[in-house]
Amino acid sequence: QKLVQRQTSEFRLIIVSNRQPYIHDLVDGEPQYVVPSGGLTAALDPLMQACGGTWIAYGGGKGDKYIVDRDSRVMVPPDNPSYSLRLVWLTEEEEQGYYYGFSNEALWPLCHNAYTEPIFDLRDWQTYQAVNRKFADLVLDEVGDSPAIVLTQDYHLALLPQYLRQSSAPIITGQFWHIPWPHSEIFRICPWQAELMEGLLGNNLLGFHIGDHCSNFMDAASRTLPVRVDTEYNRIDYQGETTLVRPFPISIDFEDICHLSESVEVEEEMERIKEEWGFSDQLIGLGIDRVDYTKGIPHRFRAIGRFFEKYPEYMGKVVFVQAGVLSRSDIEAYQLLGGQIDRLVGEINSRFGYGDWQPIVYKPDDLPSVTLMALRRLSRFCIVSSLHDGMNLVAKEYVASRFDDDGVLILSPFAGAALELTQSLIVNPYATEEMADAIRDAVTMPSEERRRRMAHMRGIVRENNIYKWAARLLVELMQCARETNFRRSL
Ligand code: GDG
Repeated sequence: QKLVQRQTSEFRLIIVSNRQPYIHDLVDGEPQYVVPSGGLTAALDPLMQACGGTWIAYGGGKGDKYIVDRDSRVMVPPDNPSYSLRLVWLTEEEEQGYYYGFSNEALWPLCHNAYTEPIFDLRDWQTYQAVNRKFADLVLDEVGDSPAIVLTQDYHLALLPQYLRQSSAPIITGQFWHIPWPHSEIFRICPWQAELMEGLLGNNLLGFHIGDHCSNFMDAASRTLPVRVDTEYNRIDYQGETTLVRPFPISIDFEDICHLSESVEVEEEMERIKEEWGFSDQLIGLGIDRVDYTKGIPHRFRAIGRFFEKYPEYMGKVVFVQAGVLSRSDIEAYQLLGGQIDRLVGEINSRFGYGDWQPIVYKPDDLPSVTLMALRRLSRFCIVSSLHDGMNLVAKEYVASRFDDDGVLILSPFAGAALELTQSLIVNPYATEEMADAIRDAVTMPSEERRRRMAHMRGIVRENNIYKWAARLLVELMQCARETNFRRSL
């Protein structure tokens, strides 16, 4: 944390993302704040609280227009104002084309190997371009004449860096891509591959979670544009400018989660859940996900069904709790997924359930963080079965919350987290039989082995925490600034 603060004391930091860290609702005519769920804000809010600066994001809540009209900026978080928030206001049509359309119906499926076909719609693409320009205008307004480092987040803003570079503003730009980068064979199906690539090569530094995504990107760049790629130093030269491409495995605020998991509030919530949800001495399995087709939720349920079929002695003794916050529900693929999940839960519960016992308890609600924490603590195992995932913070949050060194993590090899959490049970979510056996292994694993594995993973997440991620990213950006003589103008 100190290293992050030291780095950011030397320059002005501006973060740009689609999602804002504090959404404003309107209650009795006054804006009120809600913290959205999602990996990106969970990762970056602690960083901004530690080092200050400005966060520019899309205003998507009912109270946001009010904020945009009334104040050009607000200080957040409300109970400990530490950095300022400026909002880009979008029309419904812009939100539809840029967010639901190009970002989430084209880029999201394009970048994840989950066999959902991307939809490339020209109008969505044009809106995506226009909205990226709108973001660029607000960033340039914020920068003014004083040099700044602009750190852009994610796939909603792939064109922004190029628009910033086209201005003469004193900016060093970095971007972190929170999702995988696909193999070049897949990327080339995008009709606007060259424009996207040019947009991203407007960055001085481009970060992905893991080395494979960096390699895929460099390979795609060399197949798309007349670039020079140096694979030894992971750099791309294009039109006289250089982009460094680096892996930065994202993480969580380990100490903060650890601290919350030990609180009396969580202990009380554990008691309440056991009583009200009727869990007596059953072993609890847990899934926590944004309901998304990349997270392999149906695959996990099929494995749970197979587990009870193969090992019926566990009927009535194991219960699987799935918390699932709904997201992107305006998109057809997500509506289909919702229906598929409901059907599967119904089928499995009616096939195996009896009396008061149901094998799967599905909570498609945005559960409070204290409830999620209590569930993590109560569980014997947690399943993360992503079909493809940049990192997956759920896995790291599970590890951080188990200060008792107990609990087994069943983890997909297709999540970036699998490279670090090697003491989890790593299982291919498409392999139903192996997944069912991994569940059996998790419920029968001796306590000593559970503790050895969990203690090892906790050591890794404690060390590679969100502050280390941020510090590495910022150190690298400072290096870019030095190389371009940027700091002389500070
Ligand atoms: C993207 C990348 C990358 C989940 N369900 C509920 C809930 N959550 C919270 C989790 C966690 C966050 O949402 C999800 O983070 P993930 O990392 O799993 O996934 P994405 O949202 O897809 O994030 C991902 C991440 O960016 C960071 O770079 O790791 O690969 O896809 O914090 O705890 N929160 C609540 N209720 C839920 O039901 N309240």
